[in-house]
Amino acid sequence: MTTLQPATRHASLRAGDEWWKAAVVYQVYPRSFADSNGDGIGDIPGIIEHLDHLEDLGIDVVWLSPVYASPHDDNGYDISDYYAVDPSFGTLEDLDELIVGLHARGMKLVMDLVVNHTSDEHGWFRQSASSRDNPKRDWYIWRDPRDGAEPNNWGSFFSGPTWTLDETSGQYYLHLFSSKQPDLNWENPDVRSAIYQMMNWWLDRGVDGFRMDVISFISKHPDLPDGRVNEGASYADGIDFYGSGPRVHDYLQEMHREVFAGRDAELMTVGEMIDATPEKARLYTDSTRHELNMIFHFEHVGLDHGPGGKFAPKPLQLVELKQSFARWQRELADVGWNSLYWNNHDQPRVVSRFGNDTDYWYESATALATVLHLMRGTPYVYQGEELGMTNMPFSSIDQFRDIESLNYYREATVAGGRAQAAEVLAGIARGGRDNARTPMQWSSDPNAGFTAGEPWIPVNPNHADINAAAQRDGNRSVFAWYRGLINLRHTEPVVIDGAFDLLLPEHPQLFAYTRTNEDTALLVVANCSNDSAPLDAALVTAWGSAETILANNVGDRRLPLLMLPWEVIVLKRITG
Ligand code: TEU
Ligand code: CA
Repeated sequence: MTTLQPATRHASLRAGDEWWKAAVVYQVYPRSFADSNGDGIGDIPGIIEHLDHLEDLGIDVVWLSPVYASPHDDNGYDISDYYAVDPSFGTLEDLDELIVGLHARGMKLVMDLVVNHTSDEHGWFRQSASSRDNPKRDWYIWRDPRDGAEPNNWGSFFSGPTWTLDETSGQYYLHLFSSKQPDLNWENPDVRSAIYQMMNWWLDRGVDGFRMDVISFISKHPDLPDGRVNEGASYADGIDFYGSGPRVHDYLQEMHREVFAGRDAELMTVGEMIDATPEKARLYTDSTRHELNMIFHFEHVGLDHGPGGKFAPKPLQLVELKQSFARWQRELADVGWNSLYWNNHDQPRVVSRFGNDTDYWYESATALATVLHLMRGTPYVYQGEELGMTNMPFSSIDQFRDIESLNYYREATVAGGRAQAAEVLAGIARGGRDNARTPMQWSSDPNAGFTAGEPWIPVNPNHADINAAAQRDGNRSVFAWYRGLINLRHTEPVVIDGAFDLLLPEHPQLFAYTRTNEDTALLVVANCSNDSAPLDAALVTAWGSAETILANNVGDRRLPLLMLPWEVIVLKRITG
């Protein structure tokens, strides 16, 4: 069934602009969104019960993290049947009902496409692993041992090597992630056509596009050469040999021809690309190349990673952050398109990570939202971000569920004693993905209204204060602030097409920029610090008489000479 929905064409869109340039995407991590049947696990009927929340927020697209059949080794990013909905999330009919419900509200559904790898419980891998001469052997990446060990020195994102020995055949298979997530061999045209067939099947069911998981990894260097082993590491970072490899653009352009080109529905694609640079992103998102509409890069969410990586973070430098954003705004100004995000299911919560979730919770949540949402690109709101949900106060390794964190803890504490274990735990608590995966906080009821049963992961105790019900009215409501920002994107053309110019690039507290087109100029200035910040007098003079205060999170102030901690102001001037 294809219910072709005309994309909601917002007033901010210019004629000829693609609809997703004025869209805002909301990511649902189904396991933690809403549980309808009391088994403690979020599900599709639970999402359907909360469509009003999404519609009230004003979002245009839901990006749904995987709901396919899976053994959940990596919470669904290990798919065992692309054509089935995992029973823990519901049925195909539930998914059809979600599509209808979203479309009826003028919203679209983008599914998570995980095709760099499958689960080791997928029928394809079971056949491939059954014998060396099985017709599907070459659907995955098998290699003979090298000197009796792994074929190369790459390390997995989830600790250990990226190779696991299959005793039956005496060969190793490649898995960039867990040993239960074997990488598909995209060199094999049969693999590619099976994937395109599956994608077409979902689009024919009314899905409106895909978020493509680690899609830049699908073309590996044919020799799978050793990488450089960093000081103190057991394995090499092989990303130079599997990130944006030799045929990745061929594959994406072939995918476009085989799946998207012939369709008149208005679809959206976004690729997750850990290795992306602005130069690469221009190639992937240049509309004349027919690859992807946009990509997620990881530059800004790596700025607080210390030398030991994400679990040994260092303080963020605001100057580095805003100059990173400015570079991406500049590099994709004339070609391609940016995605804009702080959060997703892999990142700790931004109000705790880059803001101040204690003294300035509301101010920093709204300031960070504003500086992100008024840049040029498509913003992504991760479930709970619109409520100012914070990191979880983890206190024991038993509270964690994420394979990445659990494997890291086991590997990092094998040598040291209790003190070291406490330090490792603190690093995981700050940077771990489970911070994003605690249940959505709907109300102050038990389990935050997420489930009537035992939640699969602990609920954040601050749900008593931070929850959707408490933010229904406008007073210090992060939800209301996000709704206002989304409305600005839908109504102000300058937010879509205005040129971005960073101001005060070296200022250690202020994140300030303008957006200008032929008839409007916006000024966004945020004090991203816990201290007051004097405003540049020239800026106050230049903008003091701006027509409209579009937003101020501490009161109806124009440009004061002294910005309060985490104060953000948006001014608008008609210039044409
Ligand atoms: O993420 C890719 C990825 O590398 C992230 O897991 C993240 O960068 C990681 O924490 C390393 O620091 C995608 C999915 O978003 C993630 O949830 C999956 O675990 C992963 O791919 C494998 O499918
Ligand atoms: Ca459930």
